[in-house]
Amino acid sequence: MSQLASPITLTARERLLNALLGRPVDRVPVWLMRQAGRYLPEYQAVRKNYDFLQLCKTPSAAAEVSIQPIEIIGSDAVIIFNDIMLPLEAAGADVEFTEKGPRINNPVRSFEALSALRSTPIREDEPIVRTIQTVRERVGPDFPVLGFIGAPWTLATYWVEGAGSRNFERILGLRWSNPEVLDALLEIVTQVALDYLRIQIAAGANAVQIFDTWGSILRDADYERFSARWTRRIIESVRGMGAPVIFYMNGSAPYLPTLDTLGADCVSMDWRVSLSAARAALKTPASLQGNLDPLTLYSNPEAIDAAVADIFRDFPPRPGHVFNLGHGILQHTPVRNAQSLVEAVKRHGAC
Ligand code: 1CP
Repeated sequence: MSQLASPITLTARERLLNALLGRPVDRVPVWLMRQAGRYLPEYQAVRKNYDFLQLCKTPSAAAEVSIQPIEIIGSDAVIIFNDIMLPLEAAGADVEFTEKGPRINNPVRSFEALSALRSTPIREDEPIVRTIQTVRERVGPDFPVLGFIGAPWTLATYWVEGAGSRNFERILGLRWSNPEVLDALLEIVTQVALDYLRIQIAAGANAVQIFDTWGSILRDADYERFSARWTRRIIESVRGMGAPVIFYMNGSAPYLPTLDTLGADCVSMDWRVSLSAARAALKTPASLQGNLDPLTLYSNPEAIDAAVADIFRDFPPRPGHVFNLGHGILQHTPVRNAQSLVEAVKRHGAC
């Protein structure tokens, strides 16, 4: 912004943290949700040696794929390679990954199922701790490292459905037939998610993101009870630990008044609503993240440049914006286009 005419020199870590907290930056930083993943041949090359869960639990390999997007597409932050399902294992979930995504072989739909669970506490030496330390050794102290968890509601969705779902009949049915089971399950998943977040921050994550991917299947009137209050509890518990919290929900536009009450430092928007409209609807968070349609990356560098310029026309570069996609990068994204996006943000995002 013009009042920052005097040049400021920031490390990548300061740039991201300042942006998240609405403090002065030289340019808008950029990273991409799911930036470590199947669109990268280098990821595929590592992945073929491990099944997915094993890859998450092997710190040297997980650290390597976490860092790939920094080297290959020039992203301004590392997000630790892991998955939102991992902490559910400690709570007693039998988690498996198939071609179609996660599966939980002991779905919870009753108090009987809940009482059959065998749980162990999240350990201080979970593999993710070593992964974060290894990433830190490789990127140094001046590069930002992001940790993450799934929001309790999104975790409960997988656990009740047993897998991804089209209509979410089981969990939305349970909401009416036996909501107390949901309350009890949410209590359990909130605890493991919080513990999993704490060990990531203690290991050196500079900021953390909470993914409420399935929050928008709830009626607005139910969002407080089944999602917001649990997420708020997590955010309150990590406040003061020195890691800003980013909150992401797909389809969040109708829920913005509730999201305003979560206490997140940054709200990450999908592509359905402009950042200026989101800014106008929210009072509290210091910053916004998002909101490029991931399918933009199925086009070409010129179209991507124009789409980035469009976002900055609507929401001019300023402290308080972290550029990102509106949801995870898609598997068939050409690597060249992901690189073009990062270059375009660096070109257009000077503050
Ligand atoms: O075959 C493979 O290699 C597995 C594909 C894959 C990857 C690369 C899965 C299975 N998970 C991941 C990593 C992952 N998952 C990260 C890594 C860090 C990054 O680069 O961003 C993150 C942040 C996640 C988070 C995650 N997992 C979410 C929330 C984010 C979102 O996209 O909404 C969700 C919903 C999951 C569940 C999951 N795990 C994997 C898949 C394919 C899915 C989604 C399945 C579904 O749509 O229901």
